[in-house]
Amino acid sequence: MAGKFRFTFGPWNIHEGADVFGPAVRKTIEFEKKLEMYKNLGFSGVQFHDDDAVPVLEGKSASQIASEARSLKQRLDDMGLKAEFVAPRLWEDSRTIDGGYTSNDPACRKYAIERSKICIDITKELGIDLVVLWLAREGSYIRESKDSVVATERLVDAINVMLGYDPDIRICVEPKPNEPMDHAYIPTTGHAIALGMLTDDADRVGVNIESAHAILAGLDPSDEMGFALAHNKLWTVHLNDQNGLKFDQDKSFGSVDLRRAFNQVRILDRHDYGKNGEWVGLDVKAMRTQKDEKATAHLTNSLEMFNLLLKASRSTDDAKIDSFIAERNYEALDLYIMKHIMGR
Ligand code: 3MF
Ligand code: MG
Repeated sequence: MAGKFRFTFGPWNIHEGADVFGPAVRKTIEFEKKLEMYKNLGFSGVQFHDDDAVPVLEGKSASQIASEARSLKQRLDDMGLKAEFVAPRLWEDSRTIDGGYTSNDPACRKYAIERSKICIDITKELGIDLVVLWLAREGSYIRESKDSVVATERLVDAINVMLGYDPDIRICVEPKPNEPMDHAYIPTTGHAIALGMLTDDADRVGVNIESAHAILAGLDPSDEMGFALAHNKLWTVHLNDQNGLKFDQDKSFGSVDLRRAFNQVRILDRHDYGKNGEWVGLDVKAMRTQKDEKATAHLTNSLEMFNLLLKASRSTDDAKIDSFIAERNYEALDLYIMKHIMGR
């Protein structure tokens, strides 16, 4: 067990610190400057929203978009970086107020599909095949506003259109139970995999599991990952941490619950996550209090914690663990793991 892990994050993970109650507290770092930072921070992969890759999509022709995406690909190549995935940003445009694929307005649903096709075009130009769907507004604030059967069918239809649009593309659904919606239609890994099974080509639909999203659903992220791994559906992850059931915090990996983080690293490592080229994504946010010059510490801290926990997981005394399990002595196992994580 000495698999190597490769790490990614998205440009949105270096940010100005604005929250719903206050404005930015740090200076904006230009996209190109962010790209230049990746390697020094220990990351070689970049995750994109469609409009991170090609800014201001509105009003640009397909050939203009393709040429801008190609020039980004060239810059990534020059810097020794690889794109990991592209995700359509379907939650900021006024046409996605009531959702994209599940909007009650057919014109808005059409917009969501067209935008997703543009996202696929950009993905292909970047030389990759992975699209991530965080279904931000595909849900409801009140049950009566949408029919959940129809909504599910619309999600399936939308994914089918995407799968049909490009025969090579793979789609990872990123489940999240709430925020911005009261209730999202695809809240958990199980929902995401089951949704894929309703599509025309289930083999091309997988999941992106985010630690915080699983915790918000009251679930253990490592068990969610295990379920997806058993289905061969874990094609990317968004590791971070979350302090209980509140707003989506995107805290540094391991900063709330070391043991929970340990178990995520352990399940990934023990099942050779990465053997098919999967990346370890860190979807983490800096604290709002962080000063400009240290605004990337959350990324390096998360990476360091992953590597320390990997070392911890690879150095457990497995004969001892097996004997505790054989004796059904889980109290002893519990203490052993806690002390091991503490280096005792
Ligand atoms: C929201 C998220 C998103 C997704 C991103 C890529 C902005 O809670 O986690 O981050 O990860 O859109 O899929
Ligand atoms: Mg995420």
